[in-house]
Amino acid sequence: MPNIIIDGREVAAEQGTTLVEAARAAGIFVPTLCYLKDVSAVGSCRVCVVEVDGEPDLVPACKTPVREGMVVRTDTPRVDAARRLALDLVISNHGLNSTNFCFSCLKNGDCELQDLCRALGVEAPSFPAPEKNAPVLDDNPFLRFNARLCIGCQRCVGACNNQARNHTLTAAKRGLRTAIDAPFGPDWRATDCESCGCCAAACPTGAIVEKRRADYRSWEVGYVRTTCPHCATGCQYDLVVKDGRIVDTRAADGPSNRGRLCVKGRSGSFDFVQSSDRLTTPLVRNRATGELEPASWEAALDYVAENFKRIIGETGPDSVAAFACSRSANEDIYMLQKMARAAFGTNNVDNCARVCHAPTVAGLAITLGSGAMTNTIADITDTPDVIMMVGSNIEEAHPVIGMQVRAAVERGSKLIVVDPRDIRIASRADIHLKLRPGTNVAFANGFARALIHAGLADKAFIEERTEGFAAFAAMVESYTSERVAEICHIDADDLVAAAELYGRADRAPIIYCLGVTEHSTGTEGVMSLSNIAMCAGKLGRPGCGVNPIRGQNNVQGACDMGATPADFPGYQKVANAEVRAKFENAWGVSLPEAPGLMATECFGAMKDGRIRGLFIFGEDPVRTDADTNHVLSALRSLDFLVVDDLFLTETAELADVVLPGRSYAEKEGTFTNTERRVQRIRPAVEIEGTRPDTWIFTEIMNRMGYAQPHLSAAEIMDEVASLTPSYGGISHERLDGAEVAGRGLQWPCPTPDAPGTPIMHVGGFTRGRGTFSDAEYRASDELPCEEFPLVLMTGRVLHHYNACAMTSRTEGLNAIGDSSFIELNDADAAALGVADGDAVRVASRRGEIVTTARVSAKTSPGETWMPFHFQDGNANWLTNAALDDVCKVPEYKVCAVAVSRV
Ligand SMILES: Nc1nc2c(c(=O)[nH]1)N[C@H]1C(S)=C(S)[C@@H](COP(=O)(O)OP(=O)(O)OC[C@H]3O[C@@H](n4cnc5c(=O)[nH]c(N)nc54)[C@H](O)[C@@H]3O)O[C@H]1N2
Ligand SMILES: Nc1nc2c(c(=O)[nH]1)N[C@H]1C(S)=C(S)[C@@H](COP(=O)(O)OP(=O)(O)OC[C@H]3O[C@@H](n4cnc5c(=O)[nH]c(N)nc54)[C@H](O)[C@@H]3O)O[C@H]1N2
Ligand code: SF4
Ligand code: SF4
Ligand code: SF4
Ligand SMILES: [Mo]
Repeated sequence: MPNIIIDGREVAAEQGTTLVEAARAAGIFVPTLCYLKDVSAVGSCRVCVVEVDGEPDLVPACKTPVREGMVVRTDTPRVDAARRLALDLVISNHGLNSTNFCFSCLKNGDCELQDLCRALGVEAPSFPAPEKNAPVLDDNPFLRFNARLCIGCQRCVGACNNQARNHTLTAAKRGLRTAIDAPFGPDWRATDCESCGCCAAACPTGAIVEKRRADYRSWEVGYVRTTCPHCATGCQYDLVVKDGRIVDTRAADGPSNRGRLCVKGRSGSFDFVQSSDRLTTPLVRNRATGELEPASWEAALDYVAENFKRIIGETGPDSVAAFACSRSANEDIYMLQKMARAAFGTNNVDNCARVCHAPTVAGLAITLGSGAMTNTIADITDTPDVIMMVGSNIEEAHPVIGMQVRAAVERGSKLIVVDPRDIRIASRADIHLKLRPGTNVAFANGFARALIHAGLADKAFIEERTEGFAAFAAMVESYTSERVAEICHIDADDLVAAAELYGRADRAPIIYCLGVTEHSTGTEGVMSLSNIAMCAGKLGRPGCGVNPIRGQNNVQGACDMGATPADFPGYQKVANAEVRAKFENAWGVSLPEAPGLMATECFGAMKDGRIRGLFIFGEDPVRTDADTNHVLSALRSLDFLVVDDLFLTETAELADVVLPGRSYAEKEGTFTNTERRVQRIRPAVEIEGTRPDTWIFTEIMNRMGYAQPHLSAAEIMDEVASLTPSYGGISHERLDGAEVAGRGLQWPCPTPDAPGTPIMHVGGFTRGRGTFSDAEYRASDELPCEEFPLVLMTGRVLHHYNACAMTSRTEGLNAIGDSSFIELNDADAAALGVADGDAVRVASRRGEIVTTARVSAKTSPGETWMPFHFQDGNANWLTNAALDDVCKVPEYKVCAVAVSRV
């Protein structure tokens, strides 16, 4: 800590910091304009100049590092005059005239230039304004750039380069001036811009703004800190609220996003809340007309309880089931599974992890003892030596983690990408293994063999902390690089090189996602990755681990809260008598012992009459489950279907009763993100006619004869904590308090004074010794044949989310793209006579759809890919409901199709 003197005060400054940071840390005002901490420091505006003893000229505080013994003055007349002159030059160049007028600027009142002029007493420009006549670029649906207002500070460039790490917004010298090239003009679609808005958030003036700003002025709004409702990155932001409506978002410095947001969080996270399509009254199907008709809450809830009681009376509690909403809060999900278990009397309760990361929960529980991400987002992206990403399209599915992965690579981390497609990040990879879909286990076994043969197995770690290595090593012996190259369609040398790169690195996290799990061999795929990490001794320490990136905002929480057929909250087994007794005691009711049916098994059970009543809380299986015809016929076989959702989804259209629930922006609660971090959501608005989901479940429980008092979300979390060791120390009070300070708490957090656990399995695995799996490679359930010669994979694009119930309510996201397509390899397209943009028919054994061809080399010959978001040509008419043996995830990532020109 160098000691320096600022304005006569002794200040202990941190080594490596700049004068501006040292002054600010000491509470001394130094104005800045072009400087933005961690984002940009070009040192061009000179409003931060200070005097330093021994330096003849004033120095910019933002660019000057502290040195022991420095004597600094921030408030001399010379400093003041220089700052005022600098600011005068800036505003003279700000393009103010009769058409660019502060009053009409969207940033009026929230402009750093205005604030600084006031602080320094600069009232009007005194230099002649240079002529500026560049057109306003406003073709991007969310962002616009007015070059006339641009002061050349380059904070936007810093934001695009250092936060978004996208490098699409650049600065160039035009004569004496810095000109900004913003990608928001007529060709915006052709640019790589992700519309994340980080640049607009960084711009101190109205030059780059979010168009949303037209709806409010900063003095008219309030802010509500919350968690993004889309992916499990768990980004923190404020909802900006004006007159009972959300008008915008503002990024916060959350632990996982660190000031960033992606386009969905920034611009697609609130239109749906106040969309005119929201359900605002219960609907009950009129048995005579067959129509859904508005009903009172009393009538609808009575009808729900009556029918569930009737069905349970006729065929028993296990003839009903409930699906929980992983988009909703922990507190809601806890109450839903309590309703299923305590009021319905069944363990038939599940959540969308079943069609997603269930293999992670099962696979990692088998090998490590806990089915969750081992490390934290910051830990695996700050200083890794090598990142290995398997089946994770992180830039589109978890964009804010993607930005941090890009940052790691730019800082020098090596990158291995294992993905059948040329996803964008693959172009930055040192090694891209473009493997054939469905061959992860062969790849991983070959990778492990290569590690062992290169002498890179960590013998001490294996000896001390694991079991089953000998059998595993014997099993992988047949996975020679040549054999694996043939199975996976990759280069044998690349496989060995990847294993050596990973094995030699000290800090090397494995990041994986659905490209691994959504297979009939998903659980084996997950275990085979955990084999690699154990073999290399890369678990239980910083910068390593096996890191499944969970999908839905609160799917980690949905599993934690026990919305799964074999587990109570906290993965406590329903089959364990002691555990059951604890819950029976707490809930005052006897509980079923046998694990329930998994959601994907329920569809078959509906068809054969074993499941007759279903309560769906916030899921749209008609759009999202595999093999739509199968799902439709199952749901139509039901005696009674209830859907609690925000919208009349395709699934809700089939229901007997539809209940209007509340979104994340209308309720208290918590989400648990992918790194096990429990963070708060808070109500910002009220939508008339809706009810909190916990209220709905409580009403139904009482009507079914289980006495459940109405509890607040905070009280529900207290109940969770009292019954769930890993959440034992988590409460709303603590999350809202100064100690946690908005950083959330990562489970395991067993006691109210426990700090939470950023890195798991330090010193020992949850299950004691880690165990190697000896799963062999098995082919996918459905392989290409003469009739269906192409492999179809399915997945996601950046700007829409799952069934689009929420994202499709934001016009700007639809403008980026709102219809389905199929990625075809050039060679296949040529053979089929299909050109880019042509309409094509895609058929599988289960159905057919019409969509648009996108022809490129992104997929390999013989392989195709489709998003599943869109109603037109939804991929799930085609997908295969073949299930993984262990956890029954459907094989969304591989089925056989035929493509033809329409
Ligand atoms: N924009 C956006 N973000 C989302 C979502 C969304 O709908 N939209 N959904 C959220 C949810 S619920 C989830 S679960 C996550 C999912 O996030 P991801 O799993 O990252 O997304 P996907 O597009 O399903 O698939 C990931 C990758 O798997 C690759 N892949 C396909 N088959 C194989 C294979 O056999 N082996 C390997 N190694 N790779 C394969 C695909 O080419 C693709 O690049 O995203 C979450 N985030
Ligand atoms: N072909 C193919 N299909 C897939 C996948 C794939 O990769 N390929 N991925 C699968 C995966 S990983 C997943 S996770 C599933 C997702 O499948 P779903 O869970 O069915 O998809 P979502 O669109 O997220 O649906 C969430 C629903 O919850 C409602 N909702 C949101 N918040 C709340 C709330 O607070 N309260 C209430 N009551 N309702 C709420 C929304 O309106 C929406 O209708 O899709 C799966 N389907
Ligand atoms: S919106 Fe994001 S990607 Fe596009 S220019 Fe701005 S910072 Fe860069
Ligand atoms: S657009 Fe804004 S942030 Fe970018 S250089 Fe101009 S004034 Fe600075
Ligand atoms: S990365 Fe995920 S959590 Fe973060 S803003 Fe985007 S959608 Fe929301
Ligand atoms: Mo998911």
